[in-house]
Amino acid sequence: MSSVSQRSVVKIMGVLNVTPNSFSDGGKYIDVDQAVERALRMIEEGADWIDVGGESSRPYAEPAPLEVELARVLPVITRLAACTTTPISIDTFKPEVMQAACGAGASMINDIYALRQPGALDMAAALKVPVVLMHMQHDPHTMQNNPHYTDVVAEVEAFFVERIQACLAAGIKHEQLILDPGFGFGKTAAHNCALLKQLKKYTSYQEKRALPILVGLSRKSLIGDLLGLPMSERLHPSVALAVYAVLQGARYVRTHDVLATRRAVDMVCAVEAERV
Ligand code: 8Y7
Repeated sequence: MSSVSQRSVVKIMGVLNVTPNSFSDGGKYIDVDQAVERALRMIEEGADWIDVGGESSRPYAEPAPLEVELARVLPVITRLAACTTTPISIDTFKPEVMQAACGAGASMINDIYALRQPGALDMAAALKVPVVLMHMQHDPHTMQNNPHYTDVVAEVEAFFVERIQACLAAGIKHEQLILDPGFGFGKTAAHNCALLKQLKKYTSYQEKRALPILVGLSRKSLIGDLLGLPMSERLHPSVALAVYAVLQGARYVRTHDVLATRRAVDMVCAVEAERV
């Protein structure tokens, strides 16, 4: 594969699900060898981070017990850390998994609960790694039961402010934090669109407070809601959504389709970087 000479400043996070019931990959990558192989392929395709998750967070998913989650993610992280320098993030909200994953070689926490589970703030402070604070209304089991906001953009912003304060109070450094509006997590299509169309609100906030924004839009239900496309046909709309977010200042993109997303994002960033 030819590589692009100038990789953009936008970081691409490749999704590695190690769950038998995962939302988008249908559990194809549960085997450790296969998971590592898939991760290495995403790295070749231009991933800057590999996001390893052992508990499905799709709507209505049943929680995985701690031991199950550890047994899924640790062998993959250990093997992957031994064969690549590309950083690994751990997609979890359990402090025990954060600790074990970072011990095995992970160096970022991606938490859909934004460190709201007991012990998570202290664990992230102790581990001193970057943390993605994602917004979610309710929890994966109940979030899509009639999500409601008076003003979704303002409420997500208030959530960010509250979580940043909680993190700082726990001793987490401002530079460790990355914010994520949590597309699809307790949101209708209208809520997702409002957040996406007004993403600049958070990325300009980012200029004031220097906090980068991560977006996860890859294959999400917004595409099904607006275009009626099934999971297997969401690649091109996902790339369009990633580009849309990047043009509004998003600095991290979480995706299942690294090559297409990398190329699209690099292309628009290259044009943006041209002095004309
Ligand atoms: C997101 C995420 C998922 C997201 C962050 C899926 C774990 C559902 N989505 N983490 N995780 N942001 N930070 O479609 O949007 O991949 S799971």
